[in-house]
Amino acid sequence: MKIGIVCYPTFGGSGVVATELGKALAARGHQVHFITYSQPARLDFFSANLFYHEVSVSKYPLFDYPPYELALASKLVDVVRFENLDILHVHYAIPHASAAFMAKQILATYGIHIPVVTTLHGTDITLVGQDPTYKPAVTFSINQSDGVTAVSHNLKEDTLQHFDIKNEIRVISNFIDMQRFSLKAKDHFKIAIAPNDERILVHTSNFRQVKRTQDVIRVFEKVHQKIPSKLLMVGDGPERAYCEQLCRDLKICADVRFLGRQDAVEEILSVCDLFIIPSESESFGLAALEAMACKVPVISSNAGGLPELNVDGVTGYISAVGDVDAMAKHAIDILEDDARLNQFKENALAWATKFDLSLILPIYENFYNEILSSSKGKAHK
Ligand code: GMT
Repeated sequence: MKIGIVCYPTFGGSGVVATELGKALAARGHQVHFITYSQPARLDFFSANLFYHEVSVSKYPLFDYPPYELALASKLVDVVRFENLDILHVHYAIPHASAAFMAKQILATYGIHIPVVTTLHGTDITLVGQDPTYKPAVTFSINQSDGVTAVSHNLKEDTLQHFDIKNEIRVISNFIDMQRFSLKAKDHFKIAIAPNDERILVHTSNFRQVKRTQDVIRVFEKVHQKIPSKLLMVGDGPERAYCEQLCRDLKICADVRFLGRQDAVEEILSVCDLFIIPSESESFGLAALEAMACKVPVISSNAGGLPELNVDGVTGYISAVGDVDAMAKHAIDILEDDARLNQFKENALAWATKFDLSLILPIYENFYNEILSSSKGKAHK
C-alpha cells in the first residue's frame, strides 16, 4: 500500500503514535509518506520506504493567521497525485481531518478518489474539539472520513457523547515497541540519580495543564516524607515553571530533577520504580504504557482511558483526579516493600505486552484494507 500520514511532528503522543505506526508499516513493505510542517521528531533515520513531504505556509503580510490548513490540503493534493497514494491516514482531527476532506474534494475533480482514515487521539475531542470555534468543523470532518478510529473505548464514548457522529468509530489502542521500550542496564545512571539506593519516581509529559503536573510534585512530597526517594520530571511545557516553584516552596528541590525533553526516555524509565500520571483528561496514556513496558508500575488518576491501561491493584493504582492523598498512599504502599514492588513491576510488564506493536499493527493494516475495499474508488486512476 502507499499510505499518506498526516500528524503533528512534535513530541506529543499523537505524533509519536503516527510516526511509530508509519515506521512499522514501512518495515512491513508499505510505502509511507509523512506530510507535515517539519520532520517528525522520531523520523530520524533513512528507510527506503519512508518519505517526508514538508508543508510550507506562505507568510504573506496580509495574513494575521497564515492558513496552514489550506497549505496542508494543497500539499495533500500534490502528494496524492504525484505519488499515487492509496489512502490517507490523518492523526488528530484538528485541522487534519478537515484539510483531508478538502483535499479529497479537490482530488475528486481530477477523478481521483482517495479514502481518508481519521484517528482521534484525545484533546482533539475532549478539549479543543469541543470549543464552539471548532466543533461544527470537527463533527463534519469526522463524519466525512471514510474510516474513524479512537485510541480507547473511553475516547470513543466521549466522541459519541459530545458530537453528532454518524460514522462507526473503531477502537484501536495505542501500542508500544517492546524492543525499544524494555529494561536497559543503566546502573551508572541510577547511581548518579539515587546514590543511596533511593526509590526513583518519574513523570513524563508535555507539562500542559491537563496533565496536573503540580499533583505529581505534591504526591512526591508526601511519599518523600515516608520513603527515601527521588523524582525525575521529564519533558517541558507551560506548567514546568510552576512545578519548579512548587518544589522550592515545599523545599524538595534537592530531590527533584527536571530533565527537560529527552529522546531516550526508555533509558530513564529503566532506572525508575514508579510512574505518576495524575491527568485531568487522558484518552489513553501512552507515556504510562512506555513506563510499563520498562517494568515501571503506574499511579494514575481515573481520567479517560487510563483505567483501560492501568489495572487497579495489579499494574499500579487508580485514584480520583486531584486526590493527591490517595495517590501518595498507594505509591507508598507499592514502594515500601521490595517484594510487593517487584510483583507490581512484573505485572506492569506483563500487561504492557498486550499492547505490543506486533499485535496492533495488523489491526491497522486490516482496517486500511477494509476501508479501501468499501470505498467506492481507488486512489489512483
Ligand atoms: O498527551 C498529550 O497531551 C499529547 C496528546 C497528543 O495528541 O499529542 O496525546 C494524546 O494522544 C496520545 C496518543 O494517542 C494518548 O496516549 C494521550 O493519552 C492523549 N492525551 C490526552 O488525551 C491528554
